[in-house]
Amino acid sequence: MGTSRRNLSVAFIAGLALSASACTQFAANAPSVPQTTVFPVSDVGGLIQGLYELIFWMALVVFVGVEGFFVYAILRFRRRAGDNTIPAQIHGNTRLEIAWTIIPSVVLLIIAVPTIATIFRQDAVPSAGASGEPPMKILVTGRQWFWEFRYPDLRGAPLAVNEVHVPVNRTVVFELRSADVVHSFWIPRLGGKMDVIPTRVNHLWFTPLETGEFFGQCVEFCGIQHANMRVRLYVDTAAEFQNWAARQAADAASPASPQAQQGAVIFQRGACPACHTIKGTSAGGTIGPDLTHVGSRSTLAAGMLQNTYENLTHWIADPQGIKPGSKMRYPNDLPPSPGEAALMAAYLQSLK
Ligand code: HEC
Ligand SMILES: [Cu+2]
Repeated sequence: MGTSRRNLSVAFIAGLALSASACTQFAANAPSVPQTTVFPVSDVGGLIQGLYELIFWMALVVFVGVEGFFVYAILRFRRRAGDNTIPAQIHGNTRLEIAWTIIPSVVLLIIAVPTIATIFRQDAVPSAGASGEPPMKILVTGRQWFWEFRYPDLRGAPLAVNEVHVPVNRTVVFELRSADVVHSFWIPRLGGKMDVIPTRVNHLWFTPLETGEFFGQCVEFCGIQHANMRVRLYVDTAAEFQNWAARQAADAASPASPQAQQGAVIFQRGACPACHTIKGTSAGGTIGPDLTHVGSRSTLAAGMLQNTYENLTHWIADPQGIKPGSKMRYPNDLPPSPGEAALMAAYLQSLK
């Protein structure tokens, strides 16, 4: 009895220490847990975190209270050695029953009022942003299995794929559409999570409050490559954003190196233009992502690969090997030769 009780308390204390250290680790390492909601970097993210904290602290009070009574009852009313009497059998206690109906109702009310208020606030797309200027509109299209972003109000209507840029402290409104099945758009540290539904336009908005690179992904099962439908949000300074947007709005650069020039010829001659657009060339396909500035992205295939020359070559030679089921298929499943793939990779890398 003595040792088993001692073992139990040692285990309990060890458990406490472990969870405390896990908590401090977590708190110190926000960037190493990039898809967390508890380190919000936007106004809407902050609202959601506020709710979470309210519920967390209330739950803690309830937990400590209930467990406290529980432990007290176990110790105080436990059966003593040699005591074989049956305890008093009690049925019903009106005061107690009223109390344990009213207290949870009050608890639920305290949770419900701010929760509903937050839902309405989040649902109302603002007509003026944090700084007074109108929010920036971004049209988002979810597709199997990548994201497209258009900026209809900016000069040249720039377009981005899988890596969306926004300026810090400017409210953005995402208009979410699907080109095929149901997806869901979520960048946890910025807050919100919104289904992307065919035939419907949904809205999601927030004001990013910190610069940086933030991760997100599709969060509604949308087919075999659902897990590889990632998105990156870059919150830039206003000047960086202007630069980026101006570059994305421009036509593709003409290939400079001899390899890139050869690659461009092979690209135009092959199956690629049927699915891909490169602005400033005759390639105008819309099944796959726009490649006008593919060289400026940090990743390929919705976050699966770093955008390096080797990975790009590999992707062009074997998209189905890397992302099985991807909508990038070659006629008769005949890929370009490794040499052709490498030349096209040189060309595409030059499209910054
Ligand atoms: C049948 C349509 C189709 C054809 C033909 C096609 N692609 Fe694609 N391509 C796609 C689709 C769809 C994707 C998106 C794949 C994904 O991430 O799920 C894609 C993705 C890419 C990407 C990655 C872009 C990014 O930002 O992630 C590159 C690069 C690319 N294709 C190059 C080529 C080249 C070069 C050719 C010709 C040799 C080609 N594609 C032919 C449909 C096609
Ligand atoms: Cu999806």
